[in-house]
Amino acid sequence: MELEQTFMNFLLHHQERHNRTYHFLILMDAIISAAKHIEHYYITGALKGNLGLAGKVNVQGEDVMHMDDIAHEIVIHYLRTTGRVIRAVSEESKEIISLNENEGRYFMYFDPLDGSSNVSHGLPVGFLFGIAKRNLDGPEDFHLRAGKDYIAAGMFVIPTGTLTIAFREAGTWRFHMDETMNYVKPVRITLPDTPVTWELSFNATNRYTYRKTVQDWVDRNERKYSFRYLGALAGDFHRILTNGGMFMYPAIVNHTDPAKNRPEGKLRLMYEASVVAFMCREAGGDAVDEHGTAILEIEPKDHHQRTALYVGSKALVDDIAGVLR
Ligand code: FDP
Repeated sequence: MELEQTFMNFLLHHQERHNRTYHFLILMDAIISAAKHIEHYYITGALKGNLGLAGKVNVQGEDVMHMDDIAHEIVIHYLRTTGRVIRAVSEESKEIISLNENEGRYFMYFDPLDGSSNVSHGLPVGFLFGIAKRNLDGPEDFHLRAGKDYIAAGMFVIPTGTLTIAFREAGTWRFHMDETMNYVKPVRITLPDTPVTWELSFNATNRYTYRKTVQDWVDRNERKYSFRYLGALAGDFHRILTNGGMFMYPAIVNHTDPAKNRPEGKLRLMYEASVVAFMCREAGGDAVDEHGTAILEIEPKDHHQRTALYVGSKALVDDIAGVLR
């Protein structure tokens, strides 16, 4: 029988090696409990009628809560129990959620169920999270942090039983859920250098809505790589991290219906773009916005701020950054 190292054991050694406290373990334990809970709800969701629209009645005759709201409630519950979180920013809450302003140590940014078009099919969605720490030595700079200030960022691809997490200057790691529902077997992820396996991932329907230089870049490059698109950032980025290539969600500026343009991009900076950019950097890749600016350098002005995103293998991101700047 082969027994694997658990995530918590891996993290314990990581903290000790870097002379760090155990507070972060308590936070990660809560995040993992939340992810398992969401995973359970999601797997049984179709059966119980929880994947439908909010406001409906399920097979037991109960009011259905939208799966997004259930996932949000689960995460907030577990974060609150740690006593370690100052404030949380969630995709599912307009307001910032204050948890433990005085004694908390971390800021948490999360999207508890990203990839909404997959929900009614029970297909993969993501629980994405980024974590920043209270400034313990100097003036407090609060929750609006650039991705470069995160201490960790990660994602669960639900319901596949995978956790991928990056620690600042300590790499990107993938874990799989075992039969006892523990995340085990750390494997360090680095983006492959050779382009043989590289993929491009973007919503192809939108290609003629991109600005001309981006459309031309797509024309020049699309035949060189395989194309894959699931429609859930966590799942699409999971493939890019392993196979290399680039995921992109460019700004929409040439829509036939101008009301549907999204010049700022679609994805959210703090709990989508910065999270994948952080994992990508720790795996040897990079990420930029529509101006070719590094995603991790963007100082957010609003906690729900949007951005365009180009993330993946450094050579490809550098190449497209050349036409964006
Ligand atoms: P969704 O709107 O379906 O929740 O940020 C949200 C996100 O999904 C990402 O997960 C995904 O990559 C992208 O948007 C999909 O958008 P399109 O449906 O426009 O392709």
